[in-house]
Amino acid sequence: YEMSASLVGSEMCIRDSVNITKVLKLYLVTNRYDYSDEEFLGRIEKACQNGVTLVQLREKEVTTHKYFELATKVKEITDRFRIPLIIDDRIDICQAVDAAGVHIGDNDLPISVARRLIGPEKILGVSAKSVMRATQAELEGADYLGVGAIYPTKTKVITKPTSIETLKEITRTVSIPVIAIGGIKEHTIHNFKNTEINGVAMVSEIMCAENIADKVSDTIKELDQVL
Ligand code: TZP
Ligand code: MG
Repeated sequence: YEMSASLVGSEMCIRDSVNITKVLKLYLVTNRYDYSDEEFLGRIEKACQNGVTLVQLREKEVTTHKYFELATKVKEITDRFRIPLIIDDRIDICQAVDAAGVHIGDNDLPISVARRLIGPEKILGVSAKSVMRATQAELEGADYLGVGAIYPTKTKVITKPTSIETLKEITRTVSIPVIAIGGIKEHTIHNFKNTEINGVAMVSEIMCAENIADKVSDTIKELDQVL
């Protein structure tokens, strides 16, 4: 009994083992577009090989069965590169594949409920488009905030634009790390100087890149100038 108690006590949880301020640097959010599963997974693997620091599997119109299947396959890849995997919206899928955490938005479960369901050891990301929502998210247990869309985006998403001014206001106000998202390209990274963000999230810029290896490594170089 004593031994199992001490084992439990020494077990490191994901939030302890992940340096959340560093791991947000280049955050790949997936989109399947019209790719075959093989092509989709191959692109994620290329991105992982070349320097993305975090991956979010983001699926909107799939069955639970398919979401689980994709999550299982993506996690095989991210595990190999020791990159944490975040699941968009679905706490059940996160738990089913033992992903590192979940990301939720305004239309998902209340933040405090999501935190209660996933427990203290999983990462909770929250979308915030205002200082008020950002403050609330921090209070209710978010580990990081996604702020955007900063630029117009063609990626299918229901979102309002958020200015770089609001982004700055948010980073000034909260103490949890913040990433920017929405229409961000390799050549717009320099616009985030002095915003105090911890990183950027990209969908199309990486998922649709002609050369993912170059795209990711060049974007990391840009981020090194800015963060
Ligand atoms: N949330 C706000 S904007 C966005 C999400 C998921 C999509 C960003 O996609 P892209 O292709 O990087 O503009
Ligand atoms: Mg959502």
